[in-house]
Order: sequence, then C-alpha cells, then structure tokens
Amino acid sequence: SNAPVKVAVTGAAGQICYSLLFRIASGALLGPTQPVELRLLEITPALKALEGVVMELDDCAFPLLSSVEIGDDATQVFDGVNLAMLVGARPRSKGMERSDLLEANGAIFTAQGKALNDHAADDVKVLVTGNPANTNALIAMTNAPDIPHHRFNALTRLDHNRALTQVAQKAGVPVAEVTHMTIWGNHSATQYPDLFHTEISGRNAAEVIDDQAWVEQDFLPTVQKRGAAIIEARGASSAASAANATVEHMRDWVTGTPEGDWISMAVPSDGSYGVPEGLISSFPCTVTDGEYSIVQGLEIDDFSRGKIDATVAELAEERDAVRSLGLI
Ligand code: NAX
Repeated sequence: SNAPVKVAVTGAAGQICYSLLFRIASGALLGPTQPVELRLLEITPALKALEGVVMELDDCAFPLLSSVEIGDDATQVFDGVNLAMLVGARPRSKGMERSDLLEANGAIFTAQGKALNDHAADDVKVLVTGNPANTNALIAMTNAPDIPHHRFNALTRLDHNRALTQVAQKAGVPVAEVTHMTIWGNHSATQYPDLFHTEISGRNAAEVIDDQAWVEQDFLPTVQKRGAAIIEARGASSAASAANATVEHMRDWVTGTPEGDWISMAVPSDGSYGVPEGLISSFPCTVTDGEYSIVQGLEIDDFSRGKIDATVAELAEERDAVRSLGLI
C-alpha cells in the first residue's frame, strides 16, 4: 500500500535533525515511492525554532512528504508511529557529573519509552541516536514492556562508516570494496572496531593491511576518537554524518542488508559472543524481512576478546548505574 509511514523524530530542532529530516522527506529512508508523515518532538522552548525548520521542509516541496506534525508532548507525537528515531538528548554540560547526565537522560528516555509503549503502532521500530545511545535505548526498552525488546536499537553505524573509510584509505581502495566491518560494544571511546573479519575486495583486511601497529596505534584510536576530532576541527559535533548513519541504520533495518555483507547495529544481546543478555551492544547483524539477526560463529582471538570484554564491561557499568537510579 502507499499509505504514508509515520516517522517520529525527536530533537527535531537540533543540528543532526537539520540534515536528517530533509533526508527522510526526500525518500532516502524508505525509497522513492513511499510517502512519509513526519512527527517531530521537541522541548517547549525549541518549538519556535522547529517551526522554522518545518517552513524549510515546506519550501522543499518534497513530493513524498504527506504531512508534518510538531509538538512537545510525546504521547501525541508518538501516536500511531511506525518508526521512531530518538535523536534528542541532554548533552553533558560543564561541571556535570556522569550520574547527573545519566539521570537527566533517564528522565527523557523513561518518558519516551512509556509514550511509545502506550501510543506507537504495533510494528514500531525504535532507533536511539542520542547519547549515551546504548544506555538510553536500554532505558526506553525497559520502560516499554509491551514492545518486543528486539525493536529497540542504538546507533553504531556512524562508527561503522568511519571505520570503513579509514580502512579504504589505508588500503588505497574505493570504500565500496570494504565489507564485513564490525563495531562491537558501546558507542563510546571503548568501542571495538574489528578489522579481523573485515574484507577488502573479498580478502581478509588484517592480512591485506598486515600492519598490527597501524591497527592498534592508528585505526582503533582514530575511529574511537573521531567524534572529538570533528568537534576540534568543526567547532561543533558531527551532524550530517550522524544523520546519514541514522538514515542508513533504519533503512537497512526496514529494507534489509545487502546479500553477502553485514552491518553494525547495537541490539539487545541474546548472550551471543559472551555479551550478557539484555545489554544493548553493537554486533555484526544482517536483516531480512524487517528482522535483524546477530551473525553467529565468528572466531574471536585473544586481542579481540580483550577489547570486546572492555567495552561490554562499560555497558554493564552504565546499566548498573541507571539501575541504581531506579531508571530501569
Ligand atoms: P543538538 O543539541 O543540536 O540537538 C538536540 C535537540 O534535542 C535539541 O534541539 C533539544 O532541544 C532536543 N531535546 C532535548 N530534550 C528533548 C526531549 N526530551 N524531547 C525532544 N527533544 C529534546 O544535538 P545534536 O548535535 O543534534 O545531537 C543529538 C544527540 O546525538 C546528542 O545526544 C549527541 O551526543 C548524539 N550523537 C550521537 C551519535 C551516534 O553516533 N550515536 C553521533 C552524533 C551525536 O554526537
């Protein structure tokens, strides 16, 4: 059917959404024949700025954009939504303790989880981009008991894409030649971009590159600290690339992954690869018919095991912290 798909986006007046909304409305998310209805959530003081963004959406005259609704009440904005992109979050301000940050975001993601639980469409898929993305997704998921857990994902696709390009540039090949990239764990500086299953033109990337010093001293820190490097260079955090990754994750979740490749998605662990069940951790995933599965059977050597364990330990600490705050 060509009924519009209802797409909710939060943080809609922020900088990521200034790219994201236009990509969705142009058809980059659901293809060139699928109309979309945008449902945009913001906090009250940002609604005026959001009205300006809606004026610009109007001024694009996108043929696929059937309507736009805005508001500051999640229960209304999320009513009947099929896809929800949770981008808005509370940034860490100067002097803010880590527990304050978790608590401020906890308030946002408990409320939004409940609103999705009570008002979203039965088929809703929820993708969290707002940081700390994995733990915010865990909070939303836990506060939405009627929505199956596997409908809650967090974004590590930006890290995945960053890693693809680093490998392509090192090997001197077009980025499309690089496949089977995996980001493991948390979307944070502890994430583990895994070169040992990556392929360059179908050959093992670690063998093609054959430079363990580059992997440890260049590749890993470059990908892990890329967000900070963008801030340093641009004076603002990654926005267009984060929007692109948000579109690509949700697009692949809806329409499927390419035959013979996989992508990185942070999904609730089923215990695969020793990641404790329930943590929202990044894994190699494929998608068929709108359902993802974690790629099984990859061999994990000691180097990778240590890196995966470290990032998963951080996720467990975040979970314990939000649990002790009563958020999950
Ligand atoms: P901005 O500060 O430009 O925009 C965030 C917007 O969210 C603001 O307009 C704010 O009013 C709104 N907001 C706050 N609380 C809200 C609520 N309860 N309901 C609805 N809207 C609310 O940040 P931006 O650069 O757009 O980044 C958004 C989030 O993405 C941040 O948490 C950021 O850390 C995170 N990122 C995540 C990435 C990832 O790969 N997972 C990478 C990029 C980015 O750093």
